[in-house]
Amino acid sequence: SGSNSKHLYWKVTNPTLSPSHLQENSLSGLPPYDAERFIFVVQGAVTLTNVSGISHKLTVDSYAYLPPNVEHSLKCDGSATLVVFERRHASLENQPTEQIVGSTDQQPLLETPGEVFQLRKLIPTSIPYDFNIHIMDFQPGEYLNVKEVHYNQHGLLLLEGQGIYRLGDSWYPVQAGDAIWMAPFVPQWYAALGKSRSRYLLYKDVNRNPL
Ligand code: UGY
Ligand code: MN
Repeated sequence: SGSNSKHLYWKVTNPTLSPSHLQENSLSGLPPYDAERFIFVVQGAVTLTNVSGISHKLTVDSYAYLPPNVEHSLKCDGSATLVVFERRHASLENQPTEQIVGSTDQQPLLETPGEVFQLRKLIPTSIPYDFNIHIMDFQPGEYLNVKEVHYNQHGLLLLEGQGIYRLGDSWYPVQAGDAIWMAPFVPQWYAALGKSRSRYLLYKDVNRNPL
């Protein structure tokens, strides 16, 4: 077998649903035209450099939002694992979005009326932004009080802990590393189990008419 073929059991260490790993000295390409990009560092570190030559080193728990058609590079010195969301930006006239760099622990806790989980949002909630990323924390035994049904879609990555996700009439045991896609109007509910905190990262389309 040639050097390009994958070794036996390769899939076990490179499962379909796991984020891919940036190898040493990797350099990212750019997203497609008009696509905005959000990255979140799960492991390792990357350096984000934009056209003005300004660099940010992003370590675990840091993130960046890049508006569409903004040239930038993401360079990896050691290895890194990133969560990447890209979508065609639904832009509004004269309301551009801006580059954002931050880290979860710098974001304030937000009110969650009727709920017990802790909530942080990583992107501004203002109208120019057409999606947000929520970080939600549950202590063991805590759960969503509302069984939600809404037009918004979700992409979810469980960062810590374990629990049960209910989607419609199906119940899924989930643990850190598991990913979920929730279509519009799928009834959804989570309960945290185990002995440690559950934390998940949640993509949610907002601020645009879904029709
Ligand atoms: O904001 C949300 O829609 C969030 N609470 N949904 C979820 O956790 N499944
Ligand atoms: Mn929801």
